[in-house]
This record gives sequence, C-alpha cells and structure tokens, in this order.
Amino acid sequence: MYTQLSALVGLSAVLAVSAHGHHDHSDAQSHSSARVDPWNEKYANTPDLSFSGVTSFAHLPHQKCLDKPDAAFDIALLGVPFDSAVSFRPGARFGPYALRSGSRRQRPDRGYSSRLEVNPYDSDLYVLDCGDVPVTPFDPATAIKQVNAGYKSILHHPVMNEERIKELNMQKGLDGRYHPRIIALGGDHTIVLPILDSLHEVYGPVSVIHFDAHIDTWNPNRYVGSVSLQADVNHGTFFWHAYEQGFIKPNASIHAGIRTRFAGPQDLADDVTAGFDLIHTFDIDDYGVDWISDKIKARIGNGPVVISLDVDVMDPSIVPATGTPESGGWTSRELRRILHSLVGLNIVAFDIVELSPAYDTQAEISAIAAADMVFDFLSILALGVRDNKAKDGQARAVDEL
Ligand SMILES: [Mn+2]
Repeated sequence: MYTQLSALVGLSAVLAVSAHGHHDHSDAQSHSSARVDPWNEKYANTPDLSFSGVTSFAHLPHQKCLDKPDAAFDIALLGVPFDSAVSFRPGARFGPYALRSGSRRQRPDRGYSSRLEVNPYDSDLYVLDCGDVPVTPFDPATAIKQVNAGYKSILHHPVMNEERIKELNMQKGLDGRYHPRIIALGGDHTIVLPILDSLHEVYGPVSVIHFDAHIDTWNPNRYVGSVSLQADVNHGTFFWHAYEQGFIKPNASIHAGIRTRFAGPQDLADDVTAGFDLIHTFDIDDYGVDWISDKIKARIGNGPVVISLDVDVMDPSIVPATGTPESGGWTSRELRRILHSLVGLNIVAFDIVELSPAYDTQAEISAIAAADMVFDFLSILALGVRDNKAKDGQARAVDEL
C-alpha cells in the first residue's frame, strides 16, 4: 500500500534523497556530488503557467530598464502609473498593474494569432517588460518631467535586432538610427503630452490615431477647472498643448469612437485647429468597420504615427474600469477588428491609458480586454511597416494597364 502511494505521488525520489543525505552526513563531498534536486530531476525548465510566476506582462522577461541604460530591446512595455490630472474618477495609477494582471493568460509559448498569423512573443523582435517610471503622485508638474525623462531614456536604449527592424521597414529617427518601439501602459491620458514631446524629438512632428470617447483637445481657456497654468495641463487638454508645442503634424491626425458631450460647437472648431479629423462611435453602425479603417488610413498616409488608445472608447458594459465612462461605445471585438486593419502603417509608438481597475469587475473584464489590445499592438509591430515604395510602384503599374 505504501509503495503504491509513494509511486503515485512521486515521493520515492524525495525520500531516497533525504535518506541518502542522512547516511552520508559525515562525508560532505560525497553528499554534494550525489545530490539530486527533486524538482529539476523531473521538471527542469517547466515554463510558468498562466497563473504562476511573478507578474510581468505576458510572463515576458522583465527588468527595470531605467536603471540599466545599456539594456538592448526592440519593443519595450513601459508602465506609467500617473493619475494626478484626471477630471472625474481617479485610479489609473493602477493601470500598469492591472494590464499585467490581465495579460496573465498571454504567454510567449502560446502567443500565435490565427487572425494575424503571427506570434509577437516569438518573432525576431525582442520584447521586454521594462517595468514602470516611478512618478511622484504629489506634484503633477514634476511627474510630467519624470515621464518625459523616463520615456526619452527608454527611447534611446539600443535596439537588439537592427537587421530585422530594417527588414520590417520601420521608421528611422532623424538621427539616422533605429529606436526601440515603446508601448506605454498608463496612467491617465496626460502622460501622452511628455510622450509626444519625446517622440517629436526623435521623429519630428507625428500623426496620432486617437481611440477615445473624448477629444482631449480642449482649449484650456474653455475647459472646466482652468485655475492655474498647472491646472491647464490635464487629461482633457494635453492634445491642445501638444498642438501648440508643435509635436503633432498639422491636419494629419484623427479621433475614433467620439461620443461625449461638448460645451458647444467651438470645442469642435478647436479640435480642427489642433489638427484632428473625427470618427463618431455611431459611424460603426452607419458605415461599418472597413469604412472606419479606410478613413483612418487615408488621413494618416505613410508618415510616422502614434496610436493612443483610451480604454473608454469601449462601451462601459465591456470596460467599466475607467475614469470617465460614456455609454454607446464599441465592443472589444469591433475595436480589435479596427486595430487589425491598421497593420502596415508606419507606427512609431503605442499607448493604452485610463484603465482604472478599482471600477473593474471581480472577473477583470476590463483588464483582460485592455491586455488583449496590447497583444494586438505587439502583433502589428511584429508584422512591420508596409513598403509603400514597392506598393506605389505596383499601383502605378496597375494604373498604366
Ligand atoms: Mn477618454
């Protein structure tokens, strides 16, 4: 009976080792050479399961890259836990934590997308979870400087696989060098102002594809709570500041999913001034996903573009965990179809913001949906940038027929 039980639960090896150790106690050398590690003897290099291990994004390798300026990678996941400039519910400082938690069922060894036909965790690009930028929660002006310094630092780390980046036709910086792609995990949307500052320095003015229920180009002079210069920099005004500071390319950006209320038509006139076109949430029923996708691509063209995704673009029934929810949003399925259609654009950075897990369900529905969007971002990067020179040549050839 005992033999059967010990075989069943695999105890015999463990018991043998401990008996062996006991008998050889007087001979340390013999003990160490004969030592059998009960885990590694049978289970060496077992990968972590979805529910085990320290929680990095998708169980990826991780390090605090800000403390290792020479660390090389091609794609960095960078948490930015700042939420000191929100207009309604706070809590997005826990967004990076929630995104990592929501990503636990993503694993490098099970990361193949049957739709996009790529495993972004097993491509020739090295993806690293770079940890967070530790920003002060007490002083927004300083926190924004910290985000700026942290993002710039990561953006200037060396890339790991330059040849592959070249093959993927990715954009070089104005300095003639390749820079890592960063997926920022917010944080409230204000973090995109210092992010655009950093990207502008490397690439010049960029376009933005902005998924959101809100325009975030509010002119601070017309925005609620404009009581000081610092109060004017917040998660509803940062795109206006980015426009004023020249970070955004004129008339080359677009919002998608808009449905909030406005003070009046002047808000929308300011939005045009800031360089944005606009797709309403309701357009998806009137015109469909392909129309939305075509409109985005026609607006952006081939230039460097940033994809900035506020999770409130999704309906609060899908993603309740956000600070300023608005009814009538897209499903995660609709949004993911639109994202998938953006493969081939010249994307230089992604961010996902405004995930505020205190308002999530116990089932983490928001965090899981948001982490899946990050998987799509990674897949889009792994598939590279469409070679427009080749495509234009082909299009011309067809036209000539
Ligand atoms: Mn929003």
